[in-house]
Amino acid sequence: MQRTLVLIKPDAVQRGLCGEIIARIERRGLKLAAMKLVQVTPELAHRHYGAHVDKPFFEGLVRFITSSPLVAIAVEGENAVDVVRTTMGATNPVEATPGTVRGDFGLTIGMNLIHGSDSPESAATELALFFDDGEIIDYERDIDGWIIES
Ligand code: DAT
Ligand code: MG
Repeated sequence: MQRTLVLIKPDAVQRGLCGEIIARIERRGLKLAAMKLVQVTPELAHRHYGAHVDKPFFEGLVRFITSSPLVAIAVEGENAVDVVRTTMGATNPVEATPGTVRGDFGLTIGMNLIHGSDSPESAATELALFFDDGEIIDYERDIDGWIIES
């Protein structure tokens, strides 16, 4: 079982797409383990996107991610990291397959609606930036016997 960090980015919150995006995650069979609205500070943005600090788009990325609240979600499930990534679609919405979040709602790379951790290791680091241990809740869902083969 894996956990991954999903961010419903400021553009998606402003456009009223939170419910649509959360519904897609839930329908895939993934479980919500924590969720909150966050106004990201420049400091948190720098920590979260530290790997991109030398990229030409870094400044714009920080400005965007701090421009308005986002929804942070701890998502849990079998292969949660990869399943969230395929549900998101390619980074650039121009290349994202229709049926993915970015392929259905995105148009430009700078406003691509959703973040998902790219590995179990980065998921652990990123989850710790957005959630305290006590905020991620371990609970059972009766439906899981019909989603996950035992
Ligand atoms: P992803 O969000 O698919 O994991 P990433 O980690 O490579 O993609 O980049 C983080 C974010 O930075 C991405 O969601 C949007 C922005 N970004 C990436 N490449 C960009 C580019 N060439 N121009 C502008 N923004 C870019
Ligand atoms: Mg990434």
